[in-house]
Amino acid sequence: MVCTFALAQRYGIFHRRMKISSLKMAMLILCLTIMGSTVHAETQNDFDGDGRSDYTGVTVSGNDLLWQNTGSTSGQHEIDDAFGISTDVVTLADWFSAGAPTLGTVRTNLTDNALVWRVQEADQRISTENLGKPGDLIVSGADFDGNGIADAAVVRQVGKKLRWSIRLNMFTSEATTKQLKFGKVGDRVFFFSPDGEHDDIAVFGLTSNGKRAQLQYRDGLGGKVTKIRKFSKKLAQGTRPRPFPIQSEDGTDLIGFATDDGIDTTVQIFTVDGTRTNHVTLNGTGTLFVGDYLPDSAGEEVALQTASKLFVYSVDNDELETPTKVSGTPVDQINIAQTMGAVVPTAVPTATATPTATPTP
Ligand SMILES: [Ca+2]
Ligand SMILES: [Ca+2]
Ligand SMILES: [Ca+2]
Repeated sequence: MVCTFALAQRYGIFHRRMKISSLKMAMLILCLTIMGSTVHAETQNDFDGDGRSDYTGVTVSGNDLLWQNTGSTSGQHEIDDAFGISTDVVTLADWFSAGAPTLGTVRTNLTDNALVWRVQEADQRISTENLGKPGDLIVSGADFDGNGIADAAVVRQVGKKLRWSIRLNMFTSEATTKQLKFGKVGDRVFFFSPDGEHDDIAVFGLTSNGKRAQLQYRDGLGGKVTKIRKFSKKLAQGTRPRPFPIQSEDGTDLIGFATDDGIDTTVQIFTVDGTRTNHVTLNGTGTLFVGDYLPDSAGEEVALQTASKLFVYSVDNDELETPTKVSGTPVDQINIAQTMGAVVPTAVPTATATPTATPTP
């Protein structure tokens, strides 16, 4: 796993969304909330609330993390904040309410053997909660109960299994803790929403006999486990790119994989049943992230910022745009990152990334 911003740019790093809402979606949520239902709202990283993702970049300045956000309507910097330190893991998400992204980080506190999740409230006050221990895999940006508010999770190897500790709606008065075992050593951890209503915990790896690739996801944390064995075995071997979710037009997620050969980055998109719908090769390597940046193409796009360019690939139209680069390292609302000094938002390990002796879940 990659541990600095420089490496993040050098290698493929991705991140995606959470659940924010367009004005329409906000209205819908309001209506449905009143009716007592919950909605898995979408449009990640939408600070200005126009229903399109904003470009957000983070840079390291001395020991500080500097955040810059370019509003999708104004095209101007609307956030210019220092929050967090260079060894924090970035966790941008809707921590307090649906459709309102909040700057956040996770800090490793070795003295107390704790991971401290820190978020910046609207009045600039900082709230903190502890979840996990140094060395755990941070899983940020999911919404497992589908209420539009971010849920936090950490994953740890226990024997040959993976143990998930989940804190639903961590920074609200409804915070709830759940623990469960799901997945095995060698699996890649992620989450996605197969039904568009809430995120499911998911693991991707080889079957126990090592013969096939296997996607497993568990509905509603404690619910039914679905196993899909139609993905290419290659994706589950070697450096094992971490799967990432991309929201499609109907609100359900597709599953992406990004790999690079040191020169080009290849993104492959699959349906949940393992059918490949898209693939694109982009010139260069860099930071991969996901959001709904292009209004003309339904659902989310996959973006790659290289040293020279920003590519935004429309899954829906199979088209490529190259808007102005994001200043700093682009971040989105999904972040799965190893702690212990890991700085970056997420990581899609790539063909050129050094495989670690101990596989990262
Ligand atoms: Ca926006
Ligand atoms: Ca939630
Ligand atoms: Ca779009």
